[in-house]
Amino acid sequence: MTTLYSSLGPNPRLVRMFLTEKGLSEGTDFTRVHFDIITGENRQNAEFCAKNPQGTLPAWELDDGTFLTESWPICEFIEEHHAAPNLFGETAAERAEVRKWARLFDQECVVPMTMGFRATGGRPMFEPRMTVVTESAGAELAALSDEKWRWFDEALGSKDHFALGRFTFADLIVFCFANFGFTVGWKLPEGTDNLARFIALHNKRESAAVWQQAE
Ligand SMILES: N[C@@H](CCC(=O)N[C@@H](CS)C(=O)NCC(=O)O)C(=O)O
Repeated sequence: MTTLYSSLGPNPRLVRMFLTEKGLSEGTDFTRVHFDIITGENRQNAEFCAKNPQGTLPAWELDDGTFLTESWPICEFIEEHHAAPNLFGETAAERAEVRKWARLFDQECVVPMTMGFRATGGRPMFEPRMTVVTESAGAELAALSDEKWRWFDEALGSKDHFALGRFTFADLIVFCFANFGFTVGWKLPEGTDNLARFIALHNKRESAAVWQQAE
């Protein structure tokens, strides 16, 4: 059976939410293998690291040995095999719209937010396993990310979705990284009431339950 290699954290939970949105279930459609990333189990497992030299989660392994990493491409791969409900757009123009919002968010918020976290609150966990910037650079990155969250708040305005007027991957990625922030003590920046409403709304989705589960 197809295997999802998973752990704590926004990227595996993004894929798990995506699978739930697609109606795919653990045990029936795929098996889940959990790694404890706090202790670094993922980077100590030689078999896993041989297939995935970065050692990160999630990964998606098919019966034929195909081994995929990176949450976004994994989601696109799943969409290509399970078309409904559509989460990336039905047409080329729709897909460009969804990818535009997801890429903007990934670059403008996710990169500085995660680099900032690794250099500040996450430093004890990440410093032994990768190069992290200084504490002060980390604080600057966190501030930069917050500035961009405010930009996204304005862009969302009174809408419930970032793209296509319906729930898509673009909403999923924003939702997951906000929830990741909450799990590590981050708060939505001042003046982001649109995002607070957006998160409360999508928190009612069945797929959002992954954020309430202990791992
Ligand atoms: N760009 C990757 C990021 C993967 C990533 O950093 N995963 C985290 C969990 S959210 C991880 O494996 N952390 C533990 C580690 O780096 O050892 C993706 O989209 O999947």
